[in-house]
Amino acid sequence: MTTRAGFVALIGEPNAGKSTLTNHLVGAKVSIVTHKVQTTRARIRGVALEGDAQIVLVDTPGLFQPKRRLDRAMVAAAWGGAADADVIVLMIEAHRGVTKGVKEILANLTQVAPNRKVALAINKIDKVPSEGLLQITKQMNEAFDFAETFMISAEKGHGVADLKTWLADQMPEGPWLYPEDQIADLPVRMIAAEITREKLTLRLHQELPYQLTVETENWEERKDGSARVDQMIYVARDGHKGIILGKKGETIKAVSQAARAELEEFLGRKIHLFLQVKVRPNWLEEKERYSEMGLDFRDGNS
Ligand SMILES: Nc1nc2c(ncn2[C@@H]2O[C@H](COP(=O)(O)OP(=O)(O)O)[C@@H](O)[C@H]2O)c(=O)[nH]1
Ligand SMILES: [Mg+2]
Repeated sequence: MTTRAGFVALIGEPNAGKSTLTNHLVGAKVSIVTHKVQTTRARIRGVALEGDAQIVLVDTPGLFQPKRRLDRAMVAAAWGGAADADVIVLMIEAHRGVTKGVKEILANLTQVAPNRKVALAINKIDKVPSEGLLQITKQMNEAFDFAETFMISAEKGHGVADLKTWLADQMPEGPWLYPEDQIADLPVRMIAAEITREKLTLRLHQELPYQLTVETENWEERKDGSARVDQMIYVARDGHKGIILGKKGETIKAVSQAARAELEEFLGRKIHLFLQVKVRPNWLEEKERYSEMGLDFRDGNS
């Protein structure tokens, strides 16, 4: 049997649904999803199988006008993912149409990844009547030479199977890049930190999620098959610490329970999760924090 394998980069504005699609194609949750923008910080690789093809999905941070160091490092990671991929899928939101942000991405695309096959995925079609979709399709295809256009709902699954079949056909011939049972290429310590960050993001408001980062500091295997996991939540301000702890520590307790439950499900074993909060006013300028996130600190230079 000839096998195929390759990389597919998912790019688009924040909130387009890139992580939702990654998870749907993989068939398991490998990338965190929230309703807030800029949830995904690094390039997350999910592995999907379709017939004889292995499709390595590179879920990237959103593309937007970067202002701060973390923003710049995230946008650089996203474009880096696109430049390295065999195929690029640009995701846009059906109900938002061809936004200014989408136009800017199109302008960059030719430059960053010339001669690369790019497909368009118009996502969240569950939110709009179908007539509007033709207009967006036309407008987008006039602006860029897409290899194919797909109308999908990453959340509900509409159109995802067709997209997957097409992606599998585009993969170059070659041996698989990961063992058959591997679904993500991210160290488990980082997956654990991402899960906690998702639970925090879902509970907190406004800017706070941006201002925090989670690191797995210690992972201790126990004889009974369980593991003790110690994580540090870094925040930039004193006041933030109190918000994360919550009244009588109830916020962090709820976050810890939710994160532990998901981690246990993901790993299929018992986890003892211990969270701590530390104030580090300058963490957004610390090189080490970026490498823990899988980002390149230097990319954040303006
Ligand atoms: N209605 C609808 N919502 C979606 C769809 N796909 C994603 N979403 C939602 O859009 C938000 C952002 O999704 P996410 O995958 O994190 O976007 P990303 O920033 O591009 O990775 C989340 O609240 C998702 O549940 C879809 O097909 N339909
Ligand atoms: Mg995402």
